[in-house]
Amino acid sequence: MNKQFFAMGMAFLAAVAVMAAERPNMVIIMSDDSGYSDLGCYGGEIDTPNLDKLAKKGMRLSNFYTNGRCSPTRASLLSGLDCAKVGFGGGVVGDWSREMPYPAHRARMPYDIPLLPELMKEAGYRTLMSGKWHMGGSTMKFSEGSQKVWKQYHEGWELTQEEMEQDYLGLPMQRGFDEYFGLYGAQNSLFFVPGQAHPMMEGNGPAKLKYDREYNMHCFSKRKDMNYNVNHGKSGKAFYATDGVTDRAVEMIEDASKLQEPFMLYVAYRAPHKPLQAPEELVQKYLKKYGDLDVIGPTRTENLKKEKLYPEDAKHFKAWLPKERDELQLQFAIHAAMIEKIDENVGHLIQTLKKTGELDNTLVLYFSDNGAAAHTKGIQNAPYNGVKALMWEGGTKSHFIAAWPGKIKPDSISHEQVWVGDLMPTCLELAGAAYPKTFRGKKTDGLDGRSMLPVLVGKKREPAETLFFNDKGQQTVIYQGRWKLLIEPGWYLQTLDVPGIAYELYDLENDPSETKNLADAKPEMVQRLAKACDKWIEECGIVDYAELIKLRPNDPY
Ligand SMILES: [Ca+2]
Repeated sequence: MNKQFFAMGMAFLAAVAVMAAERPNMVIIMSDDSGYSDLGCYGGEIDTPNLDKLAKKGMRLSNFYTNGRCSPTRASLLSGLDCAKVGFGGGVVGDWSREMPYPAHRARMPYDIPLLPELMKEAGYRTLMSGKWHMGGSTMKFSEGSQKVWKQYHEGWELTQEEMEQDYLGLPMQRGFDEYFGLYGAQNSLFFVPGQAHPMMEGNGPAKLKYDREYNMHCFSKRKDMNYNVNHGKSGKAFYATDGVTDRAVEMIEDASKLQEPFMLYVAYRAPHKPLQAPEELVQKYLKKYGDLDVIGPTRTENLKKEKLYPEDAKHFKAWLPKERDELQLQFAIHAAMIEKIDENVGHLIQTLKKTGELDNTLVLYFSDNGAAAHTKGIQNAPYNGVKALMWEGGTKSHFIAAWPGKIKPDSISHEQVWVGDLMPTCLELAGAAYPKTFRGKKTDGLDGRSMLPVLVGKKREPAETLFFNDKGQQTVIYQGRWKLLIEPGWYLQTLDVPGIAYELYDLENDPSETKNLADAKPEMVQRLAKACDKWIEECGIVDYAELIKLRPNDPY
């Protein structure tokens, strides 16, 4: 080898080594259906000392947006794209797979669109996940029983080998994760006792659970068709998913810390999503705390103002509470207990990072996949209106904490608008990885998300030109600067012709809680934004719910 080339080669290798040493680990922690103001550091009365500490060491965002529902948020998090472009346009409409003919609603990540773990793995990262996947996919090809069940639910539809193969390719291990532990689906108990059937998976097969802790189990569900309450009132050795998912994530960190390469860990808790389940002691603690439900929303709002996360002079939304409070008080208490358990486990994760010497070189992100759900009446989303699956701010906004020692300014706040799809380009930038022009033989279209690195280091970022969401092919929302237009917001299921279209236009700068609809006062702006929405809907191939349900007219839910 020529000497000069050798020297260049060595310099290149040295540069790569330095880069590899400097590239941070990334730990993305996401809860499920936690409200905007649930955390102590976001004005909440729930005890979250570990998350509050994380916030003190890092940055809080006041304007972080999800896609308002479990799967659509996860789709954008892992693809950096509008969720409809990867098959998650709108939430669950009855059975996922019945929208199979429509790619925007297929509810399974296309195999020829790159996902975050795939690109991070290619960039030399160890890729780890513990928790709820909820991105479609199945191991149906290995199970005649599952195929039989599928056929029962899809009478007259053909189940092809190709379909089952694609389903298998839709699972986390086939989409770039080196290790996976958790739940493929969404709805399930959190408590499991020895001998009881459970859905937890390790890689592509059933997981062997550790029932190594004692619990007094409190389970609350009104669903008569499920066995969610089977462990209610029981005491003894059990598996509790929030603890179990963390235990496995702790092992993953410990193993990864022994390796040369950096790691990306994605922890997705399935709490405080329904069914509500938590240790009895914590439920009792919050039942005592929630003697007066009327003070929760206003107190959280006042606290947010003190924390400078909400403007002092802005109006806020006041959620409606029913007269009958007993059941609501219990639901609030379990919700809070589930969040305190998450906080305790975030503490374990941080301790593990510290113990393994990784903390100083790790970016930790914490947020919820959407706002608190309808059973909370939206109190937990104070001061915002709306709940999960609705496109008002309470449904789509989440608290967001980012910590990275020496890089992110301690105890800082940013009011920049950041969207969940911005996380993938951020991770790629930190990993020194580019988004590919082609993937598995198909040309890619480029990312919709934009790196939030400038925001994290305290710089201004150009606002996104527009930001769209759509749910079930009907409720649509567009953000443009300070303006937000909602089209058909609310619990509409338009199965029939509905006269007229409902518009709501808000100036979020002056009215962050959407208290004054300006649609009638600004018809030209409404038309302009609505036209942009139509164009986007067409580009994404979003299909109206009224069309979707024609696929199975006997099951209109
Ligand atoms: Ca959720």
